Amino acid sequence: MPATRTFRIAAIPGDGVGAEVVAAGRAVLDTLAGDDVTFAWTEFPWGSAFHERTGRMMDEDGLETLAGFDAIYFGAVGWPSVPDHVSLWGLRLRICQGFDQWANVRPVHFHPGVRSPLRAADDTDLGWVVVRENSEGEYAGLGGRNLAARGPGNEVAVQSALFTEVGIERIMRFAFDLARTRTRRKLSSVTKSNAQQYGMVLWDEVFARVAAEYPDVETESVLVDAMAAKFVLRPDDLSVVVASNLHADILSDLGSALAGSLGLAASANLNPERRYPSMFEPVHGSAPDIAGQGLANPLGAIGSAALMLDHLGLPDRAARLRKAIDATTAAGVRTRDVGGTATTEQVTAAVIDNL
Ligand code: GGG
Repeated sequence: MPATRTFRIAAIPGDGVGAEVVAAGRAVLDTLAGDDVTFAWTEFPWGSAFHERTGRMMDEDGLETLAGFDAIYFGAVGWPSVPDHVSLWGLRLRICQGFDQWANVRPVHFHPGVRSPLRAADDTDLGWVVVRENSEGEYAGLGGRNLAARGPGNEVAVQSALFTEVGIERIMRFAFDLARTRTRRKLSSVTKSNAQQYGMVLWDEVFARVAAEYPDVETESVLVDAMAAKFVLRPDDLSVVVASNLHADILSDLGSALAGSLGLAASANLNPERRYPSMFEPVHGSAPDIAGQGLANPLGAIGSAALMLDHLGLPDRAARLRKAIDATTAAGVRTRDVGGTATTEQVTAAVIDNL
C-alpha cells in the first residue's frame, strides 16, 4: 500500500460568509481524502472580530506560523466594524504580499445549468482565465496623505502605482506558460497605456519582448475599457487575460458576474517558486448582508479547493471535484444568487454526493 501523504492546510475563514464557505470546502476536501492522502487542518480565528479584540487582523507572528503549512485556504475579509483598507491590508494583502504570491489565477468558468446574462453563453463554449499581477501595481501601497494642517478641504493624498520590469516579466511568463496549456493558445494583455504613460507603457514593452519567445501563442494588447466591452461582446475570443492588480480585480468580477454570480468564482494566489505557501480563496468578499443565514454560494470556495488540489499535485482529485461541481449545477441544485433555492449546506452535500 502506498504511504499516506498528509497535507497541512491552514484554514482562515475570516469574516462574514467566509466561515460558511470554508466549512463547505473543508467538508468536500475531507471527502476526497483517502488511504493515500489526508488533510491536516489548523484553523485560525483571524479577521475583523479578532481585530475588535486585539487591534490586529492576525497574530503579529502570523506569517511565521503560516510558513510551515503546505497551503492556506482562505474565506473572505471585510466587516463594517473595521475600515476596509485596514482589514484588507491587515490580512489578505499581508499574506499575499508577505508570501510573494505574485500570480493570482482567476478562472471564469460557465457552469452548466447556471443562466448567464450573456446570450452568447447559450450556444458557445465559453471560459477563460484572468491572471492578476498580485504583488505590485496599484496595490503597492505607496503614497501618503499630507497638508491636513492647511485646514478642512485642503488635504492631499498621493497613491502611486509601482511597476517593476522584474514584476511584469514574471507575470507575463506565467501567463504565457498558462496560455500554452490551453486549447486556444492566446494571451490578451490589458493596460491603460494611452493615459498612463510610464508604468503601463513599460508593461506593454515587456509584454512585446516576452511574446517574442512564445511565437506559438497568439497575442493581443487591449486597453482596459475596451477589454471590459470585449468580455461582454466577444467572450468567445478570450483564453488567458493578463492584467495589473487593480484591472484584473475589476475584470475578474465582471467575468464571474457574466458567468452568473460572483459566488461562483474561484482563485489561487500563487507563489510559483514555492518558497512560501500559496493561498486559495473564493473571489467574493464577506457579504455581510447574507452572512450566517446559510445563503452563501459555496462553489467559489469549493472551486478554489480544486485549484488547491492541482497545486498540491493531486490533479485527478481536482478533476473529480470540478466534475462534481458541474454535475451539481447541472442538476439544478443552486443557491439563490444563481436562481435556486438550495442552502449552502444543501449545495455542499450535493457536491459531496456527486464525488
Ligand atoms: N475572498 C476575497 C476577499 O475576501 N476579498 C476582499 C477584498 O475586499 N478584496 C479586494 C482585493 O483583494 O482587491
